[in-house]
Amino acid sequence: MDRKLAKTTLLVVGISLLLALVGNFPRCSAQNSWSDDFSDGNYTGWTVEEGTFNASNYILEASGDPGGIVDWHKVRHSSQVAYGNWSLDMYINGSEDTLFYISFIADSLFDWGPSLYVPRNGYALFFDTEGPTRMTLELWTSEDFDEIGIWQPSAFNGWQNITITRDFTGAFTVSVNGTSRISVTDNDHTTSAQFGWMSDPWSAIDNVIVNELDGYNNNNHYIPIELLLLVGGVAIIIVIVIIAVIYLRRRG
Ligand SMILES: [Ca+2]
Ligand SMILES: [Ca+2]
Repeated sequence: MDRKLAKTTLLVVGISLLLALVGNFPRCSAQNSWSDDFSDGNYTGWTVEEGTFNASNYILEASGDPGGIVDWHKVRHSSQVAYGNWSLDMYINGSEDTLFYISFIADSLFDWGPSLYVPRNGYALFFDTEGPTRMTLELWTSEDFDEIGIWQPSAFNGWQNITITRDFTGAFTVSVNGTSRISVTDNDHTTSAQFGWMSDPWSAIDNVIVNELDGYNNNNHYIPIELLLLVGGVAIIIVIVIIAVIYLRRRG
């Protein structure tokens, strides 16, 4: 085998190895991102578990009889995002006693205690204007919950913009109208299948935007981008060294 052929062969092998290495890593994507602004006047894609909903005003309203003492409204949407950004506008009538759950990460949803619609394994943001007004971030297991963050404003009333972020370290930040109110890190739960909303009948949501962070493969296993860059960089350096050695030997 002459040197030129050997060089070409090594080059092809090196590039093939590099491509194989990169190709073997699960593909990064944000394919699970979704949103709904109800601008088409319907709530197609949402599954109603209890209560009456209406989207003809281009928001999703819990529109059942407000006179009922316990008149829960429960609805869910498929959502595989466990790390990313969740944003929505919510309407709470602060002059009424309202319980309002956003189950933004949930393997499934179930009725707990007095028929509260909450995650079975996941995280929920809970708003309460019934007792002391508060917003709490809750970690739910299969049977019970831990309160992992709390903010107690003097009141909730009218439309509020809620954003939640969770980065790859598990750090949650919950902001209300652009101001950070809860910051906490928790990694007890790492998967999701459902997004749920439960409320008393005088509430609404709109502009639901759920964005998945890049860097997860289809099984929700995180591949740090730094590792990808490191492995890719090392592979490129190996190929360059091989080519240089062949070149120098040919010259020598
Ligand atoms: Ca729609
Ligand atoms: Ca809307």
